[in-house]
Amino acid sequence: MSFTFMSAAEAASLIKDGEILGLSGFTPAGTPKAVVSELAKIAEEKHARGEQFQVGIITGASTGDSCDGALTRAKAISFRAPYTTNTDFRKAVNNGEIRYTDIHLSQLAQRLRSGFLGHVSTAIIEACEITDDGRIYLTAGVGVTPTVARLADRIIVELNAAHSKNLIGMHDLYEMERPPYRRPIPIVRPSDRIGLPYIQVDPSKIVGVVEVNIPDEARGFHDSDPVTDKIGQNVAEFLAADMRRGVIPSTFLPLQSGVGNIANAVLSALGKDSSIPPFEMYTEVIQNSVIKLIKEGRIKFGSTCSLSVTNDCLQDIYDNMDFFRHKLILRPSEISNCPEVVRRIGVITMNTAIEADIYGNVNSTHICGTKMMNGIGGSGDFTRSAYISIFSCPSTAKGGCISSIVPMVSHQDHSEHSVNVIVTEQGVADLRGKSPMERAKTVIENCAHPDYKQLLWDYLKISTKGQTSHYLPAVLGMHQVFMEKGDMRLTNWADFVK
Ligand code: 0RQ
Repeated sequence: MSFTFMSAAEAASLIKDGEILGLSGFTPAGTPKAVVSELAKIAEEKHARGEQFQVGIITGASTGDSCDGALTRAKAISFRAPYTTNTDFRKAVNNGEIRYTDIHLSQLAQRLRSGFLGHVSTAIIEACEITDDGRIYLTAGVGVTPTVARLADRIIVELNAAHSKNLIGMHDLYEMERPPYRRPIPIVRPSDRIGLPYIQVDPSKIVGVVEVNIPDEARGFHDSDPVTDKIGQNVAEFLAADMRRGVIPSTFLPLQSGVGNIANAVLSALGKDSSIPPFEMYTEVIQNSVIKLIKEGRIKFGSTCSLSVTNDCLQDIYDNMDFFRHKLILRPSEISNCPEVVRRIGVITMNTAIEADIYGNVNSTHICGTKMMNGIGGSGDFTRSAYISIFSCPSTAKGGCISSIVPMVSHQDHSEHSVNVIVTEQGVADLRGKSPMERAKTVIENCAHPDYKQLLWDYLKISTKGQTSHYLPAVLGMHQVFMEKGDMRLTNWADFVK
């Protein structure tokens, strides 16, 4: 092979202060690990010598600790986009140490092409294979890789033997055109192929190839618990009922599901509901539960941006690729999350809320209105264009001291216009076709925890009547009481009424 092979440390030493790096991957799946770890060490050494060294990081979604964690601890990140889940990164962002731009994931590639986020000078791409003529075969996550590979001045490839070459052929890589007069994205069913199974780059742009053998830094899952199981069951029963009354066709519709334990529980419950026929997924992340259901024949096909599965599950896929090859497709985030396709094929979307308000507005990103949790991820891409959009969350957090159902969300990511259904372990609030006051009654009655129902009814009593009733001096009263006294249950509306 005609490329220059080098160590991860040598590759990292090519990167200069102030660069913007474009990384492959989506969630820890497909994210480069070795070069970024070495970059963190270089940053620490330079800082110890009193030298300035920081880079901008742009990638598909979250990464592993070797990227966001190590680089944050080394104080090596100046700005970053989009979604992340790393605890150290979260702390640094909320301390004002890193400029973090939260973006709808489907829009990131377009914003990069348009130059809204500056110039990506170096792309670091994890691959399972490269060829002399510049074909790069990706691994378990795609994200914005086709775009950063094309825009970057130079490319470093991490050739990772931990990923099987059996993956070749599973990707469908397509980059959207620039406006105006773009042609439609020609996907009418989740399994449609529209692109190439590899990224074609000018081989002279590949300045270094780093051979590694490092597994993905996959996140594990908690065991399911009665709350997540009940949420899953509530979602499954709601969708089965919609199918029985013909709102959802008898063939069912493609599903999207977010990350985390609730998403796993919802899919498990859907898999167990025999009244729901085998279905397809048009989604951004595929977790272990989807792979299990594909094996059981409950899921017919999965279109995704990443295989965000545990390493034993990933190995199972690699070992049984003849079975999985025609049941999975890996796409760039601008296609896996493309609102045009989501609207066309009628996706039922299922995402997680931090809190929802009685009128159906949803906060997916901020704790008490100020502290960033993870980011909006793809939840907005899917929700706004959904056939039916569902948000779920436990009715309380922090041992019951926080109600997830509040008078007004402390930060808004998804508005009442886009949110169709709210689900907690208490029940289901179907908001479709309802006025704000009808929505408030349904959300309080069906979704709020019993500890908070009366408090929320009492809030409505002190509210000024209108299309959307509120008492403005108290809209965030429950949040304020939590911050002052540590328990929203101690809220007394009389303290707010002037
Ligand atoms: O904190 O771990 O310290 O106890 O938030 O909450 O219930 O474990 O649920 O892991 O699924 O995360 C919305 C953050 C939920 C996630 C969010 C605290 C709670 C806990 C985590 P602890 P859970 P999850 C897919 C598409 C973004 C939007 C989306 C997320 C921690 O699902 O990032 O769906 N979504 N994108 O205690 C204070 C509240 C709280 C609260 C929960 N009201 N107030 N703390 N917590 N509710 C992603 C991609 O696109 C890739």
